Amino acid sequence: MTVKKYKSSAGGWGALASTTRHLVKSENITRNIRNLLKTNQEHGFDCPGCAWGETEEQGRFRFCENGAKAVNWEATSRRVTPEFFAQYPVGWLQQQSDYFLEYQGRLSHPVRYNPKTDHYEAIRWDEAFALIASHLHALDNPNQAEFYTSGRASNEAAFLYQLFVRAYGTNNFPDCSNMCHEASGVALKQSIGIGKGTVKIEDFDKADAIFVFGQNPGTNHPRMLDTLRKASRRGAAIVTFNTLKERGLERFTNPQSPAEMLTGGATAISSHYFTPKLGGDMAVVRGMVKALIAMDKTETAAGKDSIFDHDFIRAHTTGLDSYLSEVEATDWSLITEQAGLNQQDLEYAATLYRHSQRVIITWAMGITQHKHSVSTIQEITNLQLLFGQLGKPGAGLCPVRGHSNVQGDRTMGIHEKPAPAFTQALEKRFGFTPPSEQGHNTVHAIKAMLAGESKVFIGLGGNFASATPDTRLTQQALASCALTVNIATKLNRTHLITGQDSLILPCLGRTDIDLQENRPQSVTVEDSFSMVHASGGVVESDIAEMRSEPAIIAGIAKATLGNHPVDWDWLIEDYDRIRDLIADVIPGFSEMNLKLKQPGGFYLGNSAAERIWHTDSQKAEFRTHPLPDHLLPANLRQLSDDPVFVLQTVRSHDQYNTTIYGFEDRYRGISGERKILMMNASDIEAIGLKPGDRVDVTSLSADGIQRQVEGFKLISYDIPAGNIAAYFPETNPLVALDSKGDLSDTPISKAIPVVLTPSQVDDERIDLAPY
Ligand SMILES: Nc1nc2c(c(=O)[nH]1)N[C@H]1C(S)=C(S)[C@@H](COP(=O)(O)OP(=O)(O)OC[C@H]3O[C@@H](n4cnc5c(=O)[nH]c(N)nc54)[C@H](O)[C@@H]3O)O[C@H]1N2
Ligand SMILES: Nc1nc2c(c(=O)[nH]1)N[C@H]1C(S)=C(S)[C@@H](COP(=O)(O)OP(=O)(O)OC[C@H]3O[C@@H](n4cnc5c(=O)[nH]c(N)nc54)[C@H](O)[C@@H]3O)O[C@H]1N2
Ligand SMILES: [Mo]
Repeated sequence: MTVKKYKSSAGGWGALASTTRHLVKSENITRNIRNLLKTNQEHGFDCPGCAWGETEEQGRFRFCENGAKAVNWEATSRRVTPEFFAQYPVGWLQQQSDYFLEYQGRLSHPVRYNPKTDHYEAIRWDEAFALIASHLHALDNPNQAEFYTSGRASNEAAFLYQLFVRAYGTNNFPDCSNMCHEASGVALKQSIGIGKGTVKIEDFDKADAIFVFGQNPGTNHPRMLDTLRKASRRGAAIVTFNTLKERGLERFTNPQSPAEMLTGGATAISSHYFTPKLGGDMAVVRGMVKALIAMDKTETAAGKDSIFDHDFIRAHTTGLDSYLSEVEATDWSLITEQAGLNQQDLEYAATLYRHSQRVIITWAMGITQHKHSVSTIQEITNLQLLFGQLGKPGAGLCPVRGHSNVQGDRTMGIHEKPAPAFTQALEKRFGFTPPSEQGHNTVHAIKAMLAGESKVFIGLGGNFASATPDTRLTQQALASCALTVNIATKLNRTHLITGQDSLILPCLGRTDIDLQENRPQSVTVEDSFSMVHASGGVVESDIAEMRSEPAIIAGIAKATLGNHPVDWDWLIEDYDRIRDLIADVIPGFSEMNLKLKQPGGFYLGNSAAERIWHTDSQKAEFRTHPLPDHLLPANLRQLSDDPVFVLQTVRSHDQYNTTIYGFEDRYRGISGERKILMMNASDIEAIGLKPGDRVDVTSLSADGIQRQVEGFKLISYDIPAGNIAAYFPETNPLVALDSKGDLSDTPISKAIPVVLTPSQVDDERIDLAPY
């Protein structure tokens, strides 16, 4: 492996070279280039890369390096056929890396696991559906089944899925959101009455300042960099808070800008870059507000106007006084200790904020995957409320979503705690009474399977065994099921953790043409900005056996429930029919089929952006929380006499969640290996080791279970002392099931307390082994 500082800007020729390399590596160069040109175009498919939105500029190719990788990965001509499964026993496949498994290509036929031979074998679709139905009928009650969703499922697939599952009788909807932006949803719903961001993509053109917390857009939302680049060029302040110096947030060359590419020019992205400690962002914002209160006092004492927007506060909010007293009562010493930044830094950040009329705050996993994520997001919201930054052009809150339709799946009712208004609308439209008791989220689902209470697992996409915490326990949980079913495009580790019965059902992806009754169907998705638009595939599938997600769900539903509560076969003949049902049930979707004809799709509306607050108080709420006593809880610190480090788990540049495209983390300059730990040079020295040495990593948890991963190589890196970083999913075995965010149950994967010991494992190709 190599570690070499990356000196160029993000994007630029590096990105173009990488895109081209990926195009050339797959076997369908011309087809893939043609596909790329159709990504996020009027008559193409929605990019499966991320949930960033589209501007209305015409005639531009809206793709990025990572979109290109995602498209290529899906549009490969390699196939995982019944012959493949006949060749390789599951036991052998389990020993292969994630990279190897997905690289084998697209799943082609439905297959069923045969425990006698340890091979998956072909099964007919009707037999597969009947098998699922017989398992579901055999359960004592519907709450013994778990129905997982990953955020690529279209609105149509998600709506059908939740309709089937609720008609069957449960709210058990573990969802990839539970590991992702759950805390944003919970926090914003309480504070402003809607669990979504309040800005539109156009607002970025009007903002005076954009504060970016805990996210790495250069890798994970490259199209956002283009938006930030434009904002930076017109002089907006871009103020970044990130534990790591991420190259994409420092400098960016737009690979789609001929001028920048030819001149070697680059745009500085962040005007200001702060590196707080892991989990320190609530203290950062608390410090900023404390500084702003002090400024306000000085100004008003001098007879000037208050710097806060008291008109907005009076008309629209509650809870200001208790929040202000909590801030006053928080000592600077605690703030600076947790933030890892000094008082001057925070005062400076406050000044930048204060001198901007219109401020957008964005955030992602660096904020949502902590114990105190909900309170951190509410602290961010409080800051915005003080200045009336909600419901004004160029300003607002922007949780940047991950999976391309994760927000839409929630809107369609993939939720373990459905709102009463939603279930009432379902009841009215379909004439059955949906279950009202709370179902399982991801952590609950794993626990229920472990306890033998849940016996059937169905996954609509995703990679449950690898993306969730506590890998070993999660694998045990899946293995103890009577039936596991995975609806998927590519082979992954979850498919190899078999229950007594297991099925893999191959589905069409975003890029594929979906024919029903010989007519191509389109589906819809919702982006981070509440815009809904259509997506239609462009690649003709060469394998007739693959089915669309809606068709597979309809097949399972019909086998299980017959024609209740709808005629499933009729419904999927024409997806307009599914959309008519969505329009009847879900607010904002009336006349959906008609509205989709508008270029760019339609806007769902956002109550908070209209200053209508669907909270208990009917106002936007200042929510008051104390800072955590310690970022590392005392009961965990005491578990070891060795130095305890705080580990965050991040994505490399060459992966999409658990999909590993390759071994190059370009902007971080790390190449050839994934089992690495990024660590401050002084910390490496302090534990008596040197860069290149390998360590075993053990996490500390209150339940007494030993969780360890072995053979990680130390890399000296620009990261705050005491903090370290590594890639997921290799480190997921370290996250204890009970280590989860307050109020959100999100696994704490950005602050894992760990100790390091020298490792006996020394294998340069270690990353190719399973974990
Ligand atoms: N190419 C590609 N695109 C993707 C994905 C992918 O895997 N690959 N995944 C998609 C999905 S599902 C999601 S949710 C998004 C994820 O997008 P991101 O949230 O950008 O993903 P992470 O890699 O988890 O990066 C977390 C970032 O937050 C920083 N950070 C971590 N902890 C803290 C903290 O406590 N404070 C601060 N201030 N910073 C912190 C890290 O240094 C890192 O830069 O991306 C989506 N897009
Ligand atoms: N430690 C740690 N763990 C994390 C995170 C972290 O930052 N750190 N991030 C979390 C986050 S933000 C998320 S969103 C989750 C992601 O969790 P998941 O969504 O469960 O995982 P993915 O890796 O995105 O799923 C990849 C699989 O999806 C299938 N797939 C791809 N496209 C399609 C499709 O169109 N249809 C169907 N049916 N299947 C498809 C393929 O078989 C592929 O193998 O992981 C979480 N886990
Ligand atoms: Mo995510």
